[in-house]
Amino acid sequence: MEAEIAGNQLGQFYGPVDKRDKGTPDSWVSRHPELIRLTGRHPFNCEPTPKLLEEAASRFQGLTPSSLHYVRNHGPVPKLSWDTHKLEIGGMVKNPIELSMAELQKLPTCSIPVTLNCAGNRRKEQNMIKKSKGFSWGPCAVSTAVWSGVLLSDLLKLCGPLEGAQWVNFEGSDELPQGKYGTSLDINYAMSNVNDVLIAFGMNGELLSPDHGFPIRVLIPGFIGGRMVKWLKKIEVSSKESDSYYHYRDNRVLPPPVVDSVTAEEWWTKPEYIINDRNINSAILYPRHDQSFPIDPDKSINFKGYAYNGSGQKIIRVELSLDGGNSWKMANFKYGSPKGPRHGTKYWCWFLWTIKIPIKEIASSSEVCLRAWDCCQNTQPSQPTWNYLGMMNNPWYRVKFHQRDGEIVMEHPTDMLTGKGWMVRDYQERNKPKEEAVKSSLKSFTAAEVAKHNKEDDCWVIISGKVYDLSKFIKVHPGGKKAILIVAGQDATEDFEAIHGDGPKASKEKYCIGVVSGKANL
Ligand SMILES: Nc1nc2c(c(=O)[nH]1)N[C@H]1C(S)=C(S)[C@@H](COP(=O)(O)O)O[C@H]1N2
Ligand SMILES: [Mo]
Repeated sequence: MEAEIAGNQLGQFYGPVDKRDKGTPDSWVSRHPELIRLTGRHPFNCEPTPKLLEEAASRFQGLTPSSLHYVRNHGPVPKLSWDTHKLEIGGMVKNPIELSMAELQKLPTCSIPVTLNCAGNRRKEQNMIKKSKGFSWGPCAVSTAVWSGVLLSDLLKLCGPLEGAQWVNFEGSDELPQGKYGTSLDINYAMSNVNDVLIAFGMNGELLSPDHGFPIRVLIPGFIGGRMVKWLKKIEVSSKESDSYYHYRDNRVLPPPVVDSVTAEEWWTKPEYIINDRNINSAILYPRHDQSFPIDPDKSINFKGYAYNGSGQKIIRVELSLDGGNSWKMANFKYGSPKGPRHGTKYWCWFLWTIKIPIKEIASSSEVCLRAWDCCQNTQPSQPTWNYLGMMNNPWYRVKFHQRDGEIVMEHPTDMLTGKGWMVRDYQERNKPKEEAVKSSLKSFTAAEVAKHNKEDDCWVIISGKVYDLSKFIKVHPGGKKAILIVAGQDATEDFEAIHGDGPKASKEKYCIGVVSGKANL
């Protein structure tokens, strides 16, 4: 790792294609081997480890190397070419235009450090309360890079939006199960010269990497990542919002009465529940999960982490409590970019904080809680509110302390490297009896036996420790045969969980033929 960052500095990863990507539509994309893969082999969704994220931020003045930046792909990475890709801008404009990448690059450009995060950052904590529709992210679906490109306001001025235009609709080039990835931005927001909305072609001083949207993507500082369309193909100025499935059925915080796909149905199009600006959030990156420290009364531990906010709003306080919120210690923190805020007021980057806590205080406590405050005196809630898509999870970040053999051991709520954590433990304890009762009544197979059934007409997979015979189902799978063939004979738990709602989750049970012996994969 050290050698790779030193040689490659802030750039993307140019090494060999990872074994795990062979046989998938992304078998041509180079990816850093230490990224944590969250949805099996395909599509590619990953976050850096807390160690890589934190060490890179202190080494590179708040930035994350492109090779370690989290990635959220809904499907295959489209293979696009700089020389032939064109950006179309049309709809309600006086002069529709089509720009080659060379023409785009000739317009005035700017470079802005911006923190991106997925609205699903920290979703695993929600999933450990109750499974949401989304796959599990740990606390590192957040990264900071310098993005270069042309201001969208400049491009729109070239085209001249017509009277009555309300939305700027973006569309990507990726071919997804539910059509193209598209979403919308309010035109007044897009035209403002302090919002810094970019059509970006550069990341950390290079052209974009395939995973981050090569050759161009949308960048909306202070917004959730889901609004920043990658592999951008089309910009349409319109009086109507994008009709993309992904605009309506993703990146929303639905209220607590929505508990499944049936109750969600009437809520997707209600405008109140869309999310654009991200919310205030923070997490502890050091000490890490499972790290242990001798109980030495003269020493202290230097806690570190991030805090971020939406809309460019400043973070004004980061604080930690060792007594469940009765009293708070203030952390030192600084803005994640040495350049300071844009336009004097727009804090598009995260804040990085540190605080030394004496080990003797930790030894007499069972848990540390973290929260940040912003300039409107808004802060993070002490408890999570579960929502159906598991979005915008931002309660106090809690690390538990355990004493073992004269040492203090740290336990994070969820740890994506080991699959452990105190929320995982709680979840497994609650669900164990139910799962075990079902499994003990089923026939048992070894993983080697399952592996033999790896063809289209003889296709078994393992999901959460159970074996499913999909030989008939594969022909009618709504997501196509290929998606199943990639995992035939293998453990498909992550691949399945990542992209299926509760409908498929329940209906798959009619294909269950047994359990895998030995391993309980919750
Ligand atoms: N075309 C397209 N754009 C997309 C996506 C996608 O799957 N396709 N994912 C979105 C989501 S949900 C996020 S969080 C960000 C992630 O950007 P990154 O992969 O560069 O970190 O891209 C957004 N833009
Ligand atoms: Mo996202």
